[in-house]
Amino acid sequence: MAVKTVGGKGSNTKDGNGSGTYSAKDIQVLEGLEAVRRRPGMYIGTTDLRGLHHLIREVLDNSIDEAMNGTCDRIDVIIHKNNEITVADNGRGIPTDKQAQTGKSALEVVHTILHAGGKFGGAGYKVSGGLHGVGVSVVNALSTELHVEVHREGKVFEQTYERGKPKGPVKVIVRGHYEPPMLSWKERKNPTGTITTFAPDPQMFPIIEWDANIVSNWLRETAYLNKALWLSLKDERDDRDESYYFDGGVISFVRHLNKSHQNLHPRPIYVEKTFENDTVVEVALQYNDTFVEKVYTFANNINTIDGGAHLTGFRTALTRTLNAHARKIGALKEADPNLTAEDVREGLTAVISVKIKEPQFEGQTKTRLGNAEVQGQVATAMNDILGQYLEENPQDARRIVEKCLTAFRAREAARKARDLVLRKGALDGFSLPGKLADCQERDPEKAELILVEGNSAGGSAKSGRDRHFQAILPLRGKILNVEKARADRMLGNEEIKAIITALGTGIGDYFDASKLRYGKTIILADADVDGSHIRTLLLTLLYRHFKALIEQHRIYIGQPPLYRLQLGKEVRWVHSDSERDKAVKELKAQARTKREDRKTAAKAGKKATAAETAEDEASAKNSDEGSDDGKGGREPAIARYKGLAEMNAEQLWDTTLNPATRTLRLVTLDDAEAADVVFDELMGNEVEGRKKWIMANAKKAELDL
Ligand code: 0RA
Repeated sequence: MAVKTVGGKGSNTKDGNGSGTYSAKDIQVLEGLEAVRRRPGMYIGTTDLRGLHHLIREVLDNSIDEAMNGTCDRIDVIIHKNNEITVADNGRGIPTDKQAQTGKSALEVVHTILHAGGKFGGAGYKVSGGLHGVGVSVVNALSTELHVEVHREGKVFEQTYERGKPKGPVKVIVRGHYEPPMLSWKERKNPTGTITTFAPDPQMFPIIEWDANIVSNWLRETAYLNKALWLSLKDERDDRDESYYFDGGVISFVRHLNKSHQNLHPRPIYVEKTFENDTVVEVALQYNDTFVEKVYTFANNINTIDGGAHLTGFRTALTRTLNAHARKIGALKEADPNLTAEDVREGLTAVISVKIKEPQFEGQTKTRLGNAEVQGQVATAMNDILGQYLEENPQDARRIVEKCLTAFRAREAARKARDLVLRKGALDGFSLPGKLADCQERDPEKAELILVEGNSAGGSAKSGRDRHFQAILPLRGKILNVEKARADRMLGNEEIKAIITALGTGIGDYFDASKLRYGKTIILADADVDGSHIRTLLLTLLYRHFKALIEQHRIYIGQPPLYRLQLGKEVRWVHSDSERDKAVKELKAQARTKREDRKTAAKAGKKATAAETAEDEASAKNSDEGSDDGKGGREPAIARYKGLAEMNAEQLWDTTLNPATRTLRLVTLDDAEAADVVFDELMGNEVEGRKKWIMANAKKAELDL
């Protein structure tokens, strides 16, 4: 790590541990962090790219806590060229004073003892849900080196660790290596802050490749949820440099979500209220003219995708207030039934953010807010403001109420249409679609359904598959965009009906996961713009109507290879440019070794076998098996595969269908929001936005989706 020691002279604090005495406490500490290195998954979930990025999140969350506490207004994240990460904030700085129990600097304690983060925290708003909040000591344990620099009390403290162990005591240095980030230089004479730089340990993470987009999304979301907090990302690998700052907070968030829609009222309706127990409730909502509901809830900046008390409070208040208003203006007559929570959802975009002293996260993934008192608090905050808004903006109110009434009527009509379709038996298991080439296996857990783009690729897939357990459903052209269509029209679409029938679960109120006919569903489309459009359409269908299957990790995206490489008899299929470059090197090295072995053998007087001679001759001539690289070696032949249809049945089996050799990507709900925005921009009404998205992402989509 590139940290020069600037100060250092006479700067050792007394609380260092460099004295050579080694107590039972130290042993415990090392064992604690050793446990993290032995079973990293227990602390960060996985050690793939997701777990890797979790390291940044962990460090970032500590700075965000400081911002929620009101003592930090800027956080900078830097991805360095050498893959080190720096997170710098202008908070109060991690305390450095000596801790009573351990006799060590608090700074060292939080970095070397598991879960020590809360010990000096007091009563702030702490982020702690799901995998978050395991503490910076976990990041430390999983880094070859971590350097932390604290600016406070007019001094600069620093400490460096190696795989979790301090390399020396906490030192006071004369000048820092970094300056804490600041919004205004003039405002502070004594800048304070914490700057952490870490290098993930390649022994722990097989691939260290940062995706700046993931970090950028977190920072944008955090900026929306903490108004007037400045967040920046600098990626030194490609000079990407961006900042997020939203004066409007969740209002800006809702505007962003609704930016490609026609909205029923010009400004989001906004509520902010602080309660006696310091709970802060913030809600922004705006109706648009689509049928889709987008409600995102957060507790202490954590996306509570399973909702909870805050969501319940919001729904209750929204339904109650809209009913009261609809009756008051006579849109609902005395004899009419009340609008239900269902009726007020269509076209609703809302962000609900609560900040709580002691959040309780529930459920298996800790993504549902449990604090019961919050339900009433959110409802209280909503009731007054929403009622008042509807009073003061009668035209907006009328449009919203009309929209809800239309939703009510439309749903009644759709329900009738659906019942009709279902009664006719169009969707029951006895009439499987004609295009489906079913498999022999009847145990769903052993069977898979492969949705293939295009009839010709579908044909190759049918001959190339293992019919024992693989069913193929070819899809012709583009399927219907379900976001824009109502249930009755959707069920009239042949492609969609075929998918629903093949899956066997039914849909909507009739959905029954236990009727699922295939344990895995694999989407197989070309790696081009059309393919990515079809994938997105299918994902939209699955996301909106078969969410449970995504949640059960049953949906995958097949990854057909992009290139075929051949050198001599050796063939490799690869999925990306970087894999291609790596494979070229490997093939050449392999061929070189082979040649050298031959030479050695020839020198030793051994005769080449007939097969070897044949291979040499063939490869010298045949350009499909490589060409001269001009330096006495051979260059592999590279063919780019543009689509599934370019592969024959056998190649399709080898590269894309065979479970032993294929690459599948699991579809998760993890980035449900990101996906939703993509669906939206791609599928929503605004054609311009869709064009732009496809243009901007065509290249990325080729590789990612
Ligand atoms: C608790 C108390 C104090 C500072 C912090 C936490 C703190 C922690 C982190 C982690 C990253 N950046 C941070 N910034 C601040 C200070 C209490 C005091 O000044 O008395």
